[in-house]
Amino acid sequence: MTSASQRVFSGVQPTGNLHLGNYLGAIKRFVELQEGYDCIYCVVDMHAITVWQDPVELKKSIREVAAAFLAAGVDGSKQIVFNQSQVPQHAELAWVLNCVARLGWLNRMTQFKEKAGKDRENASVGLYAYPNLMAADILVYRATHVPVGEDQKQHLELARDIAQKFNNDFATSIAANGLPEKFFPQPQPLIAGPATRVMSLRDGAKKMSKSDPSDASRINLTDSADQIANKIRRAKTDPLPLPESLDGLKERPEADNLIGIYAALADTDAQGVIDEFGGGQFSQFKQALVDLTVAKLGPINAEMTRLVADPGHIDRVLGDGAARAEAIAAETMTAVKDIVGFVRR
Ligand code: AQP
Repeated sequence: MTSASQRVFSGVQPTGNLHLGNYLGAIKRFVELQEGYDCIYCVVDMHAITVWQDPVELKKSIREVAAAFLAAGVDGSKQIVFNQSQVPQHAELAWVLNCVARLGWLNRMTQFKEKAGKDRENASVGLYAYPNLMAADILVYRATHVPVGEDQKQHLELARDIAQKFNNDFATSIAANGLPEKFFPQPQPLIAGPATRVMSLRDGAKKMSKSDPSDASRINLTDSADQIANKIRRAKTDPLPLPESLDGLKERPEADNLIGIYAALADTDAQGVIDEFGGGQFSQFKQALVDLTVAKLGPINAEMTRLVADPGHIDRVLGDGAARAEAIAAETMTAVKDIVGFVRR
């Protein structure tokens, strides 16, 4: 089996409106991690269809997310960049894991409850089983590290439980097939930095999200400098000046959020931002935040625009990545079939 001693896997859904939360919580980390790990970055289109997607828009969004990875600095020739549906082993392993995970475990998933809302009976079966597919995405590469935002922590814990249960349930068969005792490693979440949960610009209690009906709630990676400036200037704050210590951020979610965003974009921490702006007025801080955000996102936006204008190139990157991903995934699935007791060709 190929070694999975230090392998990173992560994914982003092509559901439109990629935003600053996706960038700071995930994509920026993807770029940083390429230095120390072999990385597999996936556009998780099979997750996207757990809620209705317009097929024409979906194709566009898949290429847009791939373009965002590349524009942010992921090296598609060294790392693996692809879309999930091109590698059939994700779905194959997900089925096996559907039979390992317990209903009680899935019933505890808060994201399903939030996304299904009151109309639970009408949610797709795919939305409910989403965490099992996410576990398969990670485990099919026997990945060891998974950079995600805070909102994905519970799903990661579930993936770890599934890996452990699979290893326990099939321990005898794993040994009989001469495979490592811990066939599936326990994937470690990498949730670090000052912006693991970027909040809405309109409501400091709500996560910045693609599906928020208010466009003013988020900064999209495709926003122009003017749009970024308007959204930040209109971002909700409280009437007090910026606090002079970290303690002063308690009970001030909007201030905490803007300071976290600034810290993440400037590669510092909240203390560093308070050292610079503490005691000052929001109007002044917001202008600095506009300048920083435009300086950081502007080049990514321009490169995304250049890349999406050449879909042939993006499709080649995705196709090449899928072939490399499949070589790893097929090896895992061959072993899984032997472990489970399926007869193979
Ligand atoms: N607000 C956020 N702050 C920090 N990280 C975030 N992520 C998402 N929102 C934030 C991280 O981005 C990665 C990709 O997320 P996703 O597209 O797979 O799905 P999601 O978490 O459901 O993202 P959204 O934007 O909130 O989409 P909708 O509105 O469709 O639910 C993940 O690593 C996620 O943690």
